[in-house]
Amino acid sequence: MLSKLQLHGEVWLAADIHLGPNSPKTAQAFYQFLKQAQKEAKALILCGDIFHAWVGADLAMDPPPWLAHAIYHFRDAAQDIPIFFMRGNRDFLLNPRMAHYVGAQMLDDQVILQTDHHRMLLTHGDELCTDDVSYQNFRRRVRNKRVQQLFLALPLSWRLAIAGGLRKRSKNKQQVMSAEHITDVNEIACMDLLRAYDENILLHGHTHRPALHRMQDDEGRIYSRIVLPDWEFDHSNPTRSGWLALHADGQMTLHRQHQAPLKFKLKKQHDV
Ligand SMILES: [Mn+2]
Repeated sequence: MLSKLQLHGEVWLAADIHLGPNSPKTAQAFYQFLKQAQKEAKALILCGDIFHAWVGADLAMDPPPWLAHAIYHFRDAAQDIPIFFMRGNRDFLLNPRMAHYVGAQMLDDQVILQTDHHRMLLTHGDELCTDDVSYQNFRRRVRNKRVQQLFLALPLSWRLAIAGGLRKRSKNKQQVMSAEHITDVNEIACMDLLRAYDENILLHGHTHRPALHRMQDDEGRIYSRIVLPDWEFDHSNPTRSGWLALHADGQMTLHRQHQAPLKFKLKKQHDV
């Protein structure tokens, strides 16, 4: 069974902000969005890769300036609306203690979101990129509890160096994090996941390919897949950002920068 997050009123969701020392403009844009969410939404869910890398909660105890800003803005927004964190492939070491420290709540890696008019399965999405076999092997290793304990026992400076090295290596291989360098999710894996929990709407980030997809399985059942955009204002032209708003009347709006908002309504669970 997946845990269920029950919320009322307008809910906003975003992902892949990749906050870190090298993206001050992205951070600035995101903090403006946080302010807007604070005023207009009843809750905010961040579906992973909130941070470009996360090496352990002790970094927050004596935070570098970029992280001090992030902590300040999260705490400020969390005074007005509940904020939920989900782990991504870059910040998979985020823990409930860190979330609590900034006023947020940590979610499981896969969660059922239930609002007044919406029900969907939320995940960061990297586990669904099953065509990337080497990444899935890497993921299994770093998601191993023992491996994580060993890593977290290292001095902070070592952990930062290791994370920097990993990033550089993936950068050499992938250049920047544009969508064409990230393996897309496998649609069969998406439908298998939805079927396993008897759901029909999936929401994920990770792939940097914001869209609304319709999927159909062998038995003719219809599923929907909503993909959140990433945030990038420092290393990309045009810039990228956006979020999904779940309105209290059952409609949804997918906001993508430089594009008209995509407003739609999906049929409720089991009435397809
Ligand atoms: Mn990701």
